[in-house]
This record gives sequence, C-alpha cells and structure tokens, in this order.
Amino acid sequence: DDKDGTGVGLATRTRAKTKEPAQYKVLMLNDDYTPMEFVVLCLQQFFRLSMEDATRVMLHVHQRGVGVCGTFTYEVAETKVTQVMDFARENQHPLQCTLEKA
Ligand code: TYC
Repeated sequence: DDKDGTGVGLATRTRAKTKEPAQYKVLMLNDDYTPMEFVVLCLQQFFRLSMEDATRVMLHVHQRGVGVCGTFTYEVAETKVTQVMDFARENQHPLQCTLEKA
C-alpha cells in the first residue's frame, strides 16, 4: 500500500500466505496372482504399516478390489507408487498401485 503518499509501499496480502499442500491417496489394486504375503510386505516396508494394519488393508483390497495405503503430498505419493511398482516388477508380480487426489 501507499498510505503516506510516498509512492513506496508493500503489496497488500489478500489471503493467508500459507495453504496446506494438496493430498493424494495411494491406492493398491487387486489382482489374481500377487501373493497376499507380498502385498503385506509392501504395505509394511513402503507405508510403515504394522503387520496387523497391513493385513487389514491387503484383505480389504483382496475383497473389494481397491484400497487406500495412505495419504501424502504429491511427491511422496508418487515416490511410494514407484517403489511398490519397481519392487513388484523385480519380483515378477503384476501388483498395481496408483494415486488419486484426496
Ligand atoms: N488377490 C490376491 C490373491 O488372491 C491377493 C492380493 C491382494 C493381490 C491385494 C493384490 O493388492 C492386492 N493372491
């Protein structure tokens, strides 16, 4: 602004400076071939889930077709998808993982 008429002023802020970063869900997809234990291992390793929570998420995906592994910023979500997909490919499993805006 320029209240004192000097022609020099600071820009007026019209909204709060900080905004929460958008959140993305990482989704695990069911298939007929990936072993249940491998899915549980992925959920424990890459999403830091306990054996109990990993088993719960895996069974949900197995029964419903899709499930949420966790919610993260875009960069973190993308990294986790890549880690799961790389690990699945290395072990020749067709496991699919994707992200979706929360
Ligand atoms: N449906 C698989 C089986 O019966 C297990 C499985 C669960 C696969 C979850 C993928 O995301 C998945 N072996």
